[in-house]
Amino acid sequence: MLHGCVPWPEGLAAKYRAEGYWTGQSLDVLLTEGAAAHGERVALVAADGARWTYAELDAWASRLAAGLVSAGLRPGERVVVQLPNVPEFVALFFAFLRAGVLPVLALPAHRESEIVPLCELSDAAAYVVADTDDAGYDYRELARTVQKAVPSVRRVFVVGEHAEFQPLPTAPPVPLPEPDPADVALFLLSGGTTGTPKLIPRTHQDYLYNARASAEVSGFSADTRYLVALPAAHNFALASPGLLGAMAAGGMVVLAPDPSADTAFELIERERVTVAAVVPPVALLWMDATEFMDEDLSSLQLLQVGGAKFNAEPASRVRPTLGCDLQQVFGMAEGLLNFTRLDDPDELKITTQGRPLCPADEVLVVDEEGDPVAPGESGELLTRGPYTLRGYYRAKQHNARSFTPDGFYRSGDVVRALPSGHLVVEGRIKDQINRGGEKIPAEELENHLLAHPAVHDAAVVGMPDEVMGERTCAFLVVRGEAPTLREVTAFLRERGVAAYKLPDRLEVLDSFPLTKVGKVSKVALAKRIAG
Ligand code: OOB
Repeated sequence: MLHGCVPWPEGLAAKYRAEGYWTGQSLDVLLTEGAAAHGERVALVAADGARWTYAELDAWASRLAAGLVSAGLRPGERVVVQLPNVPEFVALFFAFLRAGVLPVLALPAHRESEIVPLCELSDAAAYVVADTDDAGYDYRELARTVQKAVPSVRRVFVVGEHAEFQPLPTAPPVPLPEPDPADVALFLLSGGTTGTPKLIPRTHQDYLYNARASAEVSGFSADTRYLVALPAAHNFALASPGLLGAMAAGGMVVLAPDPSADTAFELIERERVTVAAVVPPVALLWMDATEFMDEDLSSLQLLQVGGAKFNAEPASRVRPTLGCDLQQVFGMAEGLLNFTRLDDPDELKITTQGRPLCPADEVLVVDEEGDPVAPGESGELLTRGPYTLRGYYRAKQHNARSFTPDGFYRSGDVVRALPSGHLVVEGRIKDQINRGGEKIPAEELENHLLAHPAVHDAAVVGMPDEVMGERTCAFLVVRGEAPTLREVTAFLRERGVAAYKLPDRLEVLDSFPLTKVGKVSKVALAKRIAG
């Protein structure tokens, strides 16, 4: 396995192979098998209606793969990819798999303060961006900053107007070596809890299982038309089951540039979309929008909701408003996925976040001492299994804290297990804010705040919000005059912090409440702001 990654121990690896979860294939079979079996079927539809069959997508990926090789990228090198939901994302994803080059999937919302450390951590050889986004943000400007800051970035490829950089490279297809299925295929970003980004290595065989098995529990088939409404770089939209799951089933992938009801409903109607995956605030928006929009949503059979807790009240309104089934998905880029099953009783679909995908997923619910709680009690979810990482990339010290000695990942999520195995997410012990599915590592934001000259101390906590689930509150202890929220957000933007991480509210205190051991009590702060 790539240096800096932690392999599964051989005993478990042998079990996962023997039980058929790991098939020894490369992730790329999703496209090569599709092209061989039903090459003429439509695989991919862009927002503007442009379409590619499996055979066409396959050919495009081969030309791009050859282009990456001729551009001097070598197997095992990392490339930070930051693209919106454009067809190039999909073709390039498979091209990377073929060339053995490892994409590091950043989100379009990321800015300098996220991308520079990512490129550094991954020693990125290249960076791929789109020219601008719909709001006019220019990623080429960001690329200039990144290339100056990170010498390992030899090349920048731009989808669209490439300015002084290069367009996506293509070349006549060349034979390429098969990758080792046990090795890393791509890196996902962790939602994170610390001040620095964490990269999640996903291997060919673990991610292939992830996509195929997710597609199966979600009832995907060749008739599936999947709407990519969330960023394609996110595990939910990519492979849980996401666009890779739709391809595994021989279905069709429809790319939405954004998840707004305006955009999504039009695409659902035009392409007769059957499945979409969204975060809870988007589900709420869509349900509200049915009252004043009149697109035909009758093709929609299933709405998958995950990324943050979807409460029972809105969950119960999905079928009456959108006319489709609800599937709750509680997943993590680190691995473990839980799904409510399509044949579960409504009660479970509405009140739980599903049960583990794989029979070999091991799930423990433990107390503060790490001992299993009594059945039905809540505690921290620990997990290991055939598609859950064994360690973050190049993060030895962090790994020692994030995993138990026997390799269970400490999720930081507080759950309660029902006798059926379904989990109810009750909260979180990790130092992270989940703002409508977007994850904000508290420490990272606190570090940025501490850089402000008027800030003496900073503590960031989530505050309850009807739509987003949580919003972000920054508590500050200041020197001299307190800055306003507007000044603070301007300061953070200037530092290149992604917009979704900006605090929604500022509270200035004389001092922070402390725990018995003298640490800042986030529990007390959270209670205070909730009040
Ligand atoms: C998904 O992945 P990430 O990596 O952005 O975030 C994982 C974390 C979980 O540890 C949990 O704290 C939270 O997001 N979460 C949920 C949830 N789904 C995720 N909390 C409550 N209820 C849910 N249904 O968010 C993700 C990855 C794949 C599929 C779906 C979601």
